[in-house]
Amino acid sequence: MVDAAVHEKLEAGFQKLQDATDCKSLLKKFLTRDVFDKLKDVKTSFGSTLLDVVQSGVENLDSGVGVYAPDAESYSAFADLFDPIICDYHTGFKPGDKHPPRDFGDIETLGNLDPEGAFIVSTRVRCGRSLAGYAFNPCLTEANYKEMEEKVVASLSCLEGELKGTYYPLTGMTKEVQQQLIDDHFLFKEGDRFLQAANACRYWPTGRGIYHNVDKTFLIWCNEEDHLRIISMQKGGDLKAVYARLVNAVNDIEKRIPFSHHDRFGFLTFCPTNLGTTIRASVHIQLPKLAADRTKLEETAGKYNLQVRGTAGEHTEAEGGIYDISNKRRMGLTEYQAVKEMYDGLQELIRLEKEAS
Ligand code: ADP
Ligand code: CIR
Repeated sequence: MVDAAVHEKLEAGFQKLQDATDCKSLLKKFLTRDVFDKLKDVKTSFGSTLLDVVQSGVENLDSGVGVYAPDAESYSAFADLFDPIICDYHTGFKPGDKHPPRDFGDIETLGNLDPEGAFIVSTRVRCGRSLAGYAFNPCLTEANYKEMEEKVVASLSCLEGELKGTYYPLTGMTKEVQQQLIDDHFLFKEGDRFLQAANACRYWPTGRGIYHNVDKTFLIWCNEEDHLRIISMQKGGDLKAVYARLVNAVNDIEKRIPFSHHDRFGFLTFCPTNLGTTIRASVHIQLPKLAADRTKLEETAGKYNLQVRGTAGEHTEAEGGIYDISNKRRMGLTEYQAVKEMYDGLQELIRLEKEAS
């Protein structure tokens, strides 16, 4: 049974979304009265309700998406809401469609997007992974966080070669070191209001931390939005080198840690935008001509299924004309196709920028 207090909050939230005429979130778009009535009494075996799914988007009316899955079961239990959101975000992944098996493809077919170093500041490819047997953030206990961190640290201590590194827990890290890592684009930010409203930051900073090699070209985030974010990055536009490092790392880590994978959704993540391959391949790039008008840049990027973010990540502004441009879709295509989509689209954007000069 969903209790009366939750019902009341749900009704108020639904009304708030109705009243917010300038709210453009996918939550508002797809939470119709019919869907709401169908889902308002649903509860997963973890005790998660529709309120856990929608509360971030209700509190943050400027959300692009507005929903999170408190546990893996929620994707099925609240499918009437998640399915259309997933279909819209991942452009056409319909109910009944199945995410393809993992395929990193032929890395040799990729290259350097900007050999002359004229446009691209840095390149990054990340993926997310959830530890099998654990729910997502809102359902985790403090003991879960500690146990997960211990397991992750023990597994990562076996990595070798350029993946060899050190784990730095957030607990005990000085504010200066933390801020420097954030400013240098290596570490997740603190106090993300979208995650906070989703109940994803409880017991912070317990169980949270970052692993990285000496050069900070290979990094792993522990227990931020997802259990793990595996990241490869370096200065310049050599996407092939960055992706090759990520693939090598993921192949290695998967032998050591069992991850949650779903027959239909692929790799499972807290946010539906990250399901499937979970891959976001991005560049930090300066395109002064195309970016003279951000809306137009977004329109042009959109034609190639690319997404534009600010320099410090999602929901931030561009600093010094530097934009973060990445593949938008992560589901319904293979890892290779997601990266290739970004590679091809960026080549086009650079061509258009040169043409406009
Ligand atoms: P995520 O990539 O996990 O979806 P964000 O959009 O919040 O999350 O970005 C996380 C961090 O990664 C931010 O500090 C952002 O500036 C940094 N980042 C993303 N792409 C690049 C890139 N190509 N080069 C350098 N830093 C990047
Ligand atoms: C939003 O709806 O805007 C936020 N909840 C973020 C959505 C997607 N971003 C992400 O997963 N990093």
